[in-house]
Amino acid sequence: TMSNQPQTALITGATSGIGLATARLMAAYGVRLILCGRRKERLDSLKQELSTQTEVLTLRFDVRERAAVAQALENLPVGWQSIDVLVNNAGNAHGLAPIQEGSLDDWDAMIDGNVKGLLYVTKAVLPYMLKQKKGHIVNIGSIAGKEVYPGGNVYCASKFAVDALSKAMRIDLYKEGVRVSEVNPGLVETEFSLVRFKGDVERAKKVYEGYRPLRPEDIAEVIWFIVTRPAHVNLAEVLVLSADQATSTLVNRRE
Ligand code: NDP
Ligand code: 8X3
Repeated sequence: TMSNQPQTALITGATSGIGLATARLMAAYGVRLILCGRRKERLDSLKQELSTQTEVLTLRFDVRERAAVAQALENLPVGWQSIDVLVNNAGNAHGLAPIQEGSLDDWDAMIDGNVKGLLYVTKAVLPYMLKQKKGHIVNIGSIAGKEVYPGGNVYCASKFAVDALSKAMRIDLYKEGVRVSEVNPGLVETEFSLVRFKGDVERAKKVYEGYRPLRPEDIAEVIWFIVTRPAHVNLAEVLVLSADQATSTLVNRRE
């Protein structure tokens, strides 16, 4: 193990995609893990899978529910309060409709989950970090938080908010011993499109066809690199793209 290795990490959205890959990678390095999500069966099987490698605490809550977030995180078992790393990863897109056809429920889901949920979790975890004067928050933004694309409207707005909040948190926390980093992936093949297109498997698959999308493991490696830098180094922002992607809308599809 490395000397700069964190001991305990909390990951939201650990039941799928980028969060799941990050949980697996950190477990392999022996990091104690607090893993969060809504799907109980996945949390249970994940705990079983990773418990051979490290200690695992699973917490089931919806990040949109303010009281549930507080209930789950404000009174962690004594042995679990020294959180070194918070990966604010939970989030999704819901729909890809132009603004005039957008669904208010989709808009609520994105703003409440990607923005307010991230804030609720951060607010609940920060006291532990402030107490120990040490911590690292890694927010998962997106290329969608840097560039707006057709139909991206509210999802992009939610990720622009994550970008602003990452910068703001760094300003407010850098004197408190808490590092804040933002990882902004481009296209990563996860359940993201399945959720965006409400379970339409064919439509979701098409998003990743004909080129080499990023794998969730690629992002997990970047997160691991960020949280294992020496204490005086903060990789503030990283944009991670597939070699076949140049911008939100420029993807080199060969088929
Ligand atoms: P997945 O759909 O595979 O994973 C999303 C995770 O977030 C799941 O574990 C899900 O768990 C959790 N989650 C979603 N909503 C909630 C909620 N309301 N409360 C609690 N947990 C929730 O997608 P990704 O892994 O791709 O997405 C992870 C992050 O990466 C998101 O923030 C996304 O915006 C971002 N991102 C993704 C990109 C991509 O191309 N895939 C590119 C750039 C950024 P559960 O359903 O069990 O609650
Ligand atoms: C996910 C990547 O381009 O589909 O944030 O918005 S994109």
